[in-house]
Amino acid sequence: MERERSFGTRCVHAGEGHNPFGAHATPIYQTSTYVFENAEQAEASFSGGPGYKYIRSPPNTPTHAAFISKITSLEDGAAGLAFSSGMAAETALVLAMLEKGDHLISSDVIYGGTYGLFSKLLPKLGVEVSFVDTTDLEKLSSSIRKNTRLVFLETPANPTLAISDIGEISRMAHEAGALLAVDNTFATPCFQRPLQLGADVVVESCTKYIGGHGDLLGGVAVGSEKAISAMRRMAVSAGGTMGTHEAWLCLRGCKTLHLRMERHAENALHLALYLEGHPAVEKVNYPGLASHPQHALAARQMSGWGGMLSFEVNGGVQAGRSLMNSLRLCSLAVSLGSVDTLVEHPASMTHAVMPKEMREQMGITDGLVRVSVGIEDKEDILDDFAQGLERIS
Ligand code: LCS
Repeated sequence: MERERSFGTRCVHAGEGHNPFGAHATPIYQTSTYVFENAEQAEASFSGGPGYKYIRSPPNTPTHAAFISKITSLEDGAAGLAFSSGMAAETALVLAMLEKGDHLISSDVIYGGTYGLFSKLLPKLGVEVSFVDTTDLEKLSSSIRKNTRLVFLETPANPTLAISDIGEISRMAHEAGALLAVDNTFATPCFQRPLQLGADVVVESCTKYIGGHGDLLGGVAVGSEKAISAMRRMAVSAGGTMGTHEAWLCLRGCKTLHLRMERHAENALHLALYLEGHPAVEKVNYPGLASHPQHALAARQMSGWGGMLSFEVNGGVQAGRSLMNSLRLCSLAVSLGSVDTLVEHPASMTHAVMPKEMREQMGITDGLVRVSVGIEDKEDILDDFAQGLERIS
């Protein structure tokens, strides 16, 4: 049997080739509809047959098909769908998998937009939602109800980098007759393959590391043929299809994903160790530090620590603000996973939608600063934090 190609080779090659006119790069098929040869062919296509029909209907365009094929290979899935944003992928997931009377369990530490979707939209549709500390398997077990249909994990979690046990939780979810979905935005398939660990669906914001350059909005869902089939109809109806140019940019982004992720992780570990040893820093959250509460679990289920960290400086919110205002190389901005280093304040920016009491309980304190560590030379990133911390010490 032929050996499956390694991850880096799949980043470069999977899903590509067989282009018209011998084109080396996959072309951007800038078309919204397709011309049929005759009425019979059109009918066959619209009654579930193969072929391209209309840009909103998967497989959308050959550019989308190449990207979906590549990301499906990288996530070790069987099928995938491309969306206009990570939120569009999550919206299609919950609308497809849940109905009135069902119960969703979600990690309590999640991106603020996801919290907004689950806490505001789903109850309107008659879906019960519980936000649970999914790092605690006993708490999770006692939260499962008869009507639990979906467990949603974000691991590593935004912004505290909490890690949940995907393998163990997939067993618990399946035993209860529920599906497991994992948001793999922070780790990317380079460092974590939730489907291999037992998850049914992976969702991911491509706006982050997949695109990789802070210049696009996109999302994907990858899973078994059965799980993705269940979402396909909803993806068409909800209409949040990825744009063709974005699909092409994501296809290109994937080609260097393995290289970028290694450098993001190398720089992040370097910065985390520096911050942990700095007298002006109270606490650092990074899965690669021995002090991280789920360090051993992260070492088991991830093949790299990733490029995200968060930390608290002595002096709380005021000191954190002064630090962010004094950085010169690193930019103050939301989003993450870009080649450049971005710093933000979760309590007033990405997670402002969460009630303060809930935030505090989960460790998203007013003094917490989140860093998406870029791929610059690490000495320059360190120098910038050193001069910033000096000003507030
Ligand atoms: N999942 C995670 C873990 C995220 O961090 C985000 C966005 C999303 C899903 C949604 O993806 P989008 O629709 O934006 O493509 N996170 C952001 C953040 O931390 N800052 O700005 C956006």
